[in-house]
Amino acid sequence: MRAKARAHPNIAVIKYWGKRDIERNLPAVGSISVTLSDLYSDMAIEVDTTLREDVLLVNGDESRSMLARVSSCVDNVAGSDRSCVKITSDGNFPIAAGLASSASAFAALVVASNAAFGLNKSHEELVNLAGRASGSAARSLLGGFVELENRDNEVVVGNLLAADDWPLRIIVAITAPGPKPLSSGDAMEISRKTSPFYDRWIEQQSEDLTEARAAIQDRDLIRLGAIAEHNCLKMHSVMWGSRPPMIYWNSATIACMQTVRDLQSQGIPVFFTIDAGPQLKAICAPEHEELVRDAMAATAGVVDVMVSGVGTGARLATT
Ligand code: 2P0
Repeated sequence: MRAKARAHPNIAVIKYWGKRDIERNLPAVGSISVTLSDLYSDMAIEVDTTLREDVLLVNGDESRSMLARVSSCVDNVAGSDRSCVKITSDGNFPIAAGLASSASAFAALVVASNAAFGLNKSHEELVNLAGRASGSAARSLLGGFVELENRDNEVVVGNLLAADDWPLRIIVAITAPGPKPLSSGDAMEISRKTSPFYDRWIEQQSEDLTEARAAIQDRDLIRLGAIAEHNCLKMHSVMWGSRPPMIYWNSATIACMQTVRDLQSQGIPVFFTIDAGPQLKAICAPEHEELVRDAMAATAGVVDVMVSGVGTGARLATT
C-alpha cells in the first residue's frame, strides 16, 4: 500500500489559458507542450490506516496550504471513502513560480495513487484525473511533444514526437524564484470574465495548434518559434487586457526577451516562451545551448539558469 512516481514539468508552446468547465476543470482550448527531462517531482504515497487525516510533506516540511488540493486529487483516484495517506513530495525546482510544478506534481500523484491503492486505471483515466487536478498535469503523463485535445467531456493527450525524436534544449532563465501572486486557475477566470481579447484568443487557437503541429512534425525550429512566440504574447495580451490587469513579467523578463531577439538577429535559431510567472524559457538546438545559456545568464536581473532536455512521461519509481 505504498508507491512512488516521478513526473516532469512541461512547457507549453501553444498555451492553455481558460476553462470551459470549472467543476471538472476542463480547458477551453487545446494545447501543445514539451516535457522537460531535467526537472522533476517525486510523489510518494503510503496508505496509513492509523492516520485520522492526510499528511503532506513538501521538500521535507509539512504543508497544510496545498493539502486540500492534493487530498482531493487522491479522492478522485481512490474514492472519498479511502484510508488516509501520507504523501511525500520532493522536487528539484521552485514551486508555484510559473515552472509548471503543479503539472509534474499531480501527474506523479495520480500514477502513485493508482499503484498505492492497487487500482488498475487506464492511461486515459489517469490523464483525466491528472487534468482534473491541474489542466497542464494531463500533458505530463506523456513525454516528448504532447498535444492535449478537448473531446466531449474529457481531454485526450497524444504524442506528436517522442522524447528522442527532436532533442531540443530548454534554457530556463529564473528572474524571481518566489511563488506567483495569483494562481493560474484564478487568473484564467478573471481573463474569461473581463478580457475583451478572450473570445478572439479562444477562436484563434485551432489555427495556432495546426501551425505548431506541422512545425513539430517537420522539426522546423524557426517555424515553431514564430507561432510559439505569437501564441505566448497573445496569451499575455489577454491577461494584460483583463480587469484587474495581470502582469506576471518583471523588467528582467523583458530583458530576457531582448536577449533572445539579439540572438535571433545574429542568426541563432532560438525562441522564447513565458508562462504565468516571470521566468523566460528559451528553446534551441543542442549546438546553441552554451551560447544561449551564457547569454541568458548574462542578462540583467537573471538570478539563475536551468537547462533541460526533452523528457519522458510520468512513471512509477522504486520506493
Ligand atoms: C500552459 N499554463 O499551457 C499554461 C500557460 C500557464 C500559462 O497550464 O487551473 O496550473 O490547475 O488547471 O494547469 C497553468 O495552468 O491550471 C498552465 P489549473 P494549471 O502551460
